[in-house]
Amino acid sequence: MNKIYAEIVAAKREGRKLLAILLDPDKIQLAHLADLITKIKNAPATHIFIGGSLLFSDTQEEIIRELKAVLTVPVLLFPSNASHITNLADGILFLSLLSGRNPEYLIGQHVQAAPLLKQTQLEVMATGYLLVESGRQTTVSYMSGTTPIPKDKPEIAVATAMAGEMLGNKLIYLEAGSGAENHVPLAMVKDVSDNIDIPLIVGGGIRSQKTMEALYQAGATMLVIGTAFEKDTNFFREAQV
Ligand code: 1GP
Repeated sequence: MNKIYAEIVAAKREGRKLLAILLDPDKIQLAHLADLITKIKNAPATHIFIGGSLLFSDTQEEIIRELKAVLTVPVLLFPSNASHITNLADGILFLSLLSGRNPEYLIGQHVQAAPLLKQTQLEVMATGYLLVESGRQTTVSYMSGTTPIPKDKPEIAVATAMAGEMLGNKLIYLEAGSGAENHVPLAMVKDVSDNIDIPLIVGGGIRSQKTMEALYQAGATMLVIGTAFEKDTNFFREAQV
C-alpha cells in the first residue's frame, strides 16, 4: 500500500542515497520528450518529481504517460495546488508549507485536494515543506505569499521540522526554491537531520556533484535536481549516486 514511502524509509535506514529529477511540464517541449526520457533513463535518478508553479501548458498528463511507458522509477506529483492532481502518477507529495503562515498552503488546498485524492490510486505522502532563504526571492515564496526561514537560523528550521514530524508528516523537505542562488546551508541540513527520524529531502539550487555529496553527508536521504538537469541533460554523466 505504501510501497514508495517504505522504500524511502529503507533507503534512510540503510544509508542509501536517493535522487529525484524534477520536471516542470512548462519547460518541456513534447517534440524533445523522447530524447529527454532517454537522458533520464541514463541518469542515476531513483524518483521523478513532476510539477510547476503555474502550469501554463496542459501537457502534464501526456508527459507522465510517456515517462511511465519507459521508466520504472516512481513518478511523484509535486503540485503547487489542488488542480494539478492526476491519477496517472504513482504518488504525490502532499505538501504543507510549514515555514509559512498562509493557511491556504497549510490546509486550504489540502481540503480541496482530499476528495480528489480519495478517488485516485495515488500514494499520498504527507510532507512538511520548509522554504529556506536562498539569496533572492523565489517563485515559491512569491506565489505562496510566505517568508522563507532565514538561512542563518537553523534553530527555526529544526523546530519547524520537529513540529512537522510530531504533526504526523512522513517526510521533511528543505527547499531553497527552484533555481535558487544558494542551496540550503549544510549546517542547517545537518541540524534538521540530527533532530528528526523521518527521511529528509533537500532541493533547490544544487548545481554540482560536490554539493550533492556534501548534502548527502549532512544527512539528506533524497536530493532534488531540477534546473541543473534542465540546463544540461548530461549533468549526471559523472555522478556517482
Ligand atoms: C525545486 O527543489 C527543487 O522545488 C529543485 O530546484 O530547480 O534549483 O534544482 P532546482
